[in-house]
Amino acid sequence: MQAQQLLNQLRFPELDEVRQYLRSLSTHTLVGVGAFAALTTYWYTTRPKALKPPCDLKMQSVEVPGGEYARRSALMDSDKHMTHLYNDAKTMYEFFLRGARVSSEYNGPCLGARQPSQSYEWLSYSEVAEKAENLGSALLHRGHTKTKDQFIGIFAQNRPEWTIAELACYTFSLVAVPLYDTLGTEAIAYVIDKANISSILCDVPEKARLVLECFSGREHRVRTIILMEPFEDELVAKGKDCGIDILSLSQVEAIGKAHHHQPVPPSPEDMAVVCFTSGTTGNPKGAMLTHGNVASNCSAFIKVIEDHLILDHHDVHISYLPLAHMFERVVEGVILVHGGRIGFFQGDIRLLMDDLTTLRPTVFPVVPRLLNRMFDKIYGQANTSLKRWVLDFAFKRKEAELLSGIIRRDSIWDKLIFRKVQASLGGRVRLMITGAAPVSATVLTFLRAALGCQLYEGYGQTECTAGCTMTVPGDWTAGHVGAPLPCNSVKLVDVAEMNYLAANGEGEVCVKGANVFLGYLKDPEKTEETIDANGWVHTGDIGKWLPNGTLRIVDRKKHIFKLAQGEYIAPEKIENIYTRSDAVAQVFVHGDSLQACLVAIIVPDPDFLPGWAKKRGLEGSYGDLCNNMDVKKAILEDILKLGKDSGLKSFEQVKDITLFTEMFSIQNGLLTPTLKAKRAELRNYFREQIDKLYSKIKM
Ligand SMILES: *[C@@H]1O[C@H](CO)[C@@H](O)[C@H](O)[C@H]1NC(C)=O
Ligand SMILES: *[C@@H]1O[C@H](CO)[C@@H](O)[C@H](O)[C@H]1NC(C)=O
Ligand SMILES: *[C@@H]1O[C@H](CO)[C@@H](O)[C@H](O)[C@H]1NC(C)=O
Ligand SMILES: CC(=O)N[C@H]1CO[C@H](CO)[C@@H](O)[C@@H]1O
Repeated sequence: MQAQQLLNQLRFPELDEVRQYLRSLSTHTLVGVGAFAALTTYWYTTRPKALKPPCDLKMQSVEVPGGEYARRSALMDSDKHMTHLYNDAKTMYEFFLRGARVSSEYNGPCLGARQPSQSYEWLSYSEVAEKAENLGSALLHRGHTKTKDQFIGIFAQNRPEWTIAELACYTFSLVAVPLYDTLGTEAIAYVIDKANISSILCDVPEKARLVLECFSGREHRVRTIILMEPFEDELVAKGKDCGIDILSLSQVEAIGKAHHHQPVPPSPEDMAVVCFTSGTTGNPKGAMLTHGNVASNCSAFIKVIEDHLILDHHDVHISYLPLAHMFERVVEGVILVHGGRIGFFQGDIRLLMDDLTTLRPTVFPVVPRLLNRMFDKIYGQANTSLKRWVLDFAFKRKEAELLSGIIRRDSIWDKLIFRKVQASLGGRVRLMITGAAPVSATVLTFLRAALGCQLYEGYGQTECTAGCTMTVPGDWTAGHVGAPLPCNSVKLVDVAEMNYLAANGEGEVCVKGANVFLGYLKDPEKTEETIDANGWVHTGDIGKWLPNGTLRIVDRKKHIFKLAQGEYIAPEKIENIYTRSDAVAQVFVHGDSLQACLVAIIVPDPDFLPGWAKKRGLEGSYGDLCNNMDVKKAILEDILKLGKDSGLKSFEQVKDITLFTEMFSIQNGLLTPTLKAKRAELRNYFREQIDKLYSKIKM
């Protein structure tokens, strides 16, 4: 096929450059060579050079002496853990001050939000600082100090006031304690009691009401609820009955303005935040993190990427992953210290795409589920064999660039094929970070190629402030979580019962360093279970060192179970494979320890199921299709094939499935705020379906 003809047929925009190039070749060449060979030649001749990686990619970590097989980042010259990068940014308060200073030359916007269908409205760094000082002064006025009653609850979705409230705490050495819906009412009451919280900032009246319900008719120490959104007098009266003052944020800012206090800056050793994490069982545990912990994590992150990407006041971050979790807060810190700006989503994840195209962020943190959806959407749109072939062809070319260290989005393949998906994220994204759960190598590599931005994978947990390893720039291979961050060392410890031995470079991942938390609030027992006497946090994850000094997470000690015949199952690995089926939006794989096989609950993808089923001669509404036995059979066949192709052993494949039409969500309590499956809740929720599946299998 001739080049022009093919290009016209695919109707790609922005082809001028290519047309020019093609015109420069003789018609004879074009007919002879064929379109894609011509394009490939064009691509070779215009290709840029790779950036130099910050370390030898064949040896990204080095062993620390001491005989424990511990390893540290190869980016450091010594075994000392990095605590900060900028001398004027060692606490999260100083992070903000530095950003304000850097941005002041440009009178930089800091925090932005938008009303539906409107553009973003911004608060400048100085406005944010003033609001935070006023709010903090009012908290001091109500009796909070660094040493007495220092915990302040923040119970809100991501929005500018969240970050202002956090900064108000930091300005006066108070401690922020995020609360979030998905903890559940009981756990929220538990957290408020445990941290002895007397003042809580809430976004909407419903959250204030929820707090009042927790405490009506019983003893409690809550004295003040500060509301960001308007509320009715009736709520004030209700509060009074419980002995709680309900005030508006603007009222409180006015109080602070009238009773202004000088800032009381924290030191790196002071506590910054207590992060309560809901385990799958038992009460939530409050990880105490210092300013130094958070600052070291942010600094290490900046250090790792600085050779390839220097953030500055032009950078724009989209804030939609829950601020109640450290991952999002670390990213915000990284933006603020450089005087960048943070735009918040509208509060509805379904409108995120609209927020992205309006804000046009340069920094976009993601979770694997979102990456999986993007991957599926792109492949779903290539629904003819020609389109699929072209997509694969373009991907292969860009993958080749990636592996030689080149990241860009101005190649011919971007202009032809990937421009649309890049535009759907606003067209300016240059830094993405994924964490919180494993992401499949196929998806990661494809998106790195398609999106043409630096996409890093981090690994870590709240107890080490979000991260302890991260991929380094230049290593765009998938299948590992990178090397230890400059702020910590990592060692692997024997898990003999599962046959993982440190001497073989395998074992439980343990972390020690500047980002390791102080312990759990008022919970010495749990603290002792997690940090050992030598200061190592035991993560419960199983890792393996690769020859080039990167870490691969191979198992989860926690989420592992045995089937009746004694085989170990890691359900998340299986779920990650099955969700790659176009027909599947979500999947929960379960195995009873008394059963010899696995079953799964599957939520089919409402966008894709009808088209997918149609190709197999099955029609109907989404609901009808989900009730159709043939659809179920087709989906089961599809995931079993995917499982087989991905190397699952036969006992790792499900025996039967049930289709379910409601997405697992944070609202229905089946996902955590970072969109991880809550396995215990899922198990209870689907008990009946699971029992039915097993009884059918037995028959
Ligand atoms: C809880 O805070 C109050 C002040 O709001 C204080 O009087 C009390 O001693 C604190 N209790 C504990 C157990 O920390
Ligand atoms: C292919 O996808 C396009 C949208 O990208 C859609 O309009 C069209 O109906 C799809 N065709 C088939 C056969 O599914
Ligand atoms: C590091 O090692 C792993 C496993 O051997 C491999 O998959 C990956 O490509 C390597 N990375 C680089 C940059 O060589
Ligand atoms: C050192 C470092 O940057 N660690 C983690 C800090 O937080 C980011 C974002 O949450 C993680 O991706 C890093 O791995």
